[in-house]
Amino acid sequence: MHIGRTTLSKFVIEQTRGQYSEMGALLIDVAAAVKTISGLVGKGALSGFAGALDSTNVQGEVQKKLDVLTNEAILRHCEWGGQLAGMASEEMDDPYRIPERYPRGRYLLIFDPLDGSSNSDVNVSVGTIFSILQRSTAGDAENVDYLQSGCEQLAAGYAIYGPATMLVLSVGRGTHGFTLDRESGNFILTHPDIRVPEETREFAINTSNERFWEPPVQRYVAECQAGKTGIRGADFNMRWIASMVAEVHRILMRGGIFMYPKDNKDPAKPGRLRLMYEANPMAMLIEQAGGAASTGRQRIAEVAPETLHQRVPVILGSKSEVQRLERYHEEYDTGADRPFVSPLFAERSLFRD
Ligand code: AFP
Repeated sequence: MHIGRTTLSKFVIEQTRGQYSEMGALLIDVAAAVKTISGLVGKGALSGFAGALDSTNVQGEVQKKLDVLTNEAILRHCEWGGQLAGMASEEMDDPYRIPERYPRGRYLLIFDPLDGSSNSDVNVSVGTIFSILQRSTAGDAENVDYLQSGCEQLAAGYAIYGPATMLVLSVGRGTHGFTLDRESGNFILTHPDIRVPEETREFAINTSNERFWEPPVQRYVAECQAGKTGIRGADFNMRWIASMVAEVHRILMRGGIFMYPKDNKDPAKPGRLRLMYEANPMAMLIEQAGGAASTGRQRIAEVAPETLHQRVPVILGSKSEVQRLERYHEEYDTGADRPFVSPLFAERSLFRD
């Protein structure tokens, strides 16, 4: 029984009272969409929505029925409230205009409706990721209005559809977790003020891409794998769920470092993850919880977006490990990590064998 416990609605109203009260109402609509998606995803094969469509999204990825359905759920739950100037999503090539019959506001909702959807058919945790930006005035958003860096976000969050459905969000005053109580239908504040441990001995990366990584990432992962026998002097554990929401949630709960770095597997793509609706919101949540989020060469929050669906390298989690990997990138870029070879002796050495 949760009498007296803090519900999401109470928390959001208190945190956004005044200037951002309309954003509070929007967050409550997002939470309603999450409940709908939780019900859909929770039915598994019984939903009748398993499997793929013959359509592809802007990324050229085959869309799953659930990708489209969850996208629709967020549009329907959020379009009518009068807080929005528009919405953008991984599943829509162009931003969504609010229908004429509804009032408009100044907020922009950008989201990945079902992150990790390739896991949905194998019953592994998936999630929804969202970011809220604003424009200076209420009214129909132009495409350029969405191209704001992560530090402009007013709010960010994710839902994780696991054994429990949780909603983790920040409005810029810490990162907080809520658990769905299916009896009452309320999200209950169960994880106030989440903090990411500064140190960790757990890393997450898809090691099948090792040959495509840049040397600083190869160096870092090799040191973790060397464990006690290497310079780190400690053994590391590895995890890879292939669902960013699940990885980030684990890191918020117990620390760790998540990497989807730049690789040369497809030189046209500077990484797999998308800046506006995956990297930016997760970076806000991690930083608000005392962690760090970087491309390896700069804060994710400071990346200036050029296109709505652009990709970015992502390294985030426990601050000391992210900072170490940033140092490795800097040493690589400046040549400081290469063994010193004296031009004087290496080429003309009498002793060269
Ligand atoms: P899907 O949404 O297509 O399943 O991709 C999930 C994701 O964007 C992110 O959630 C994972 O961390 C990452 O891709 C997994 O990528 P790999 O399949 O290359 O490991």
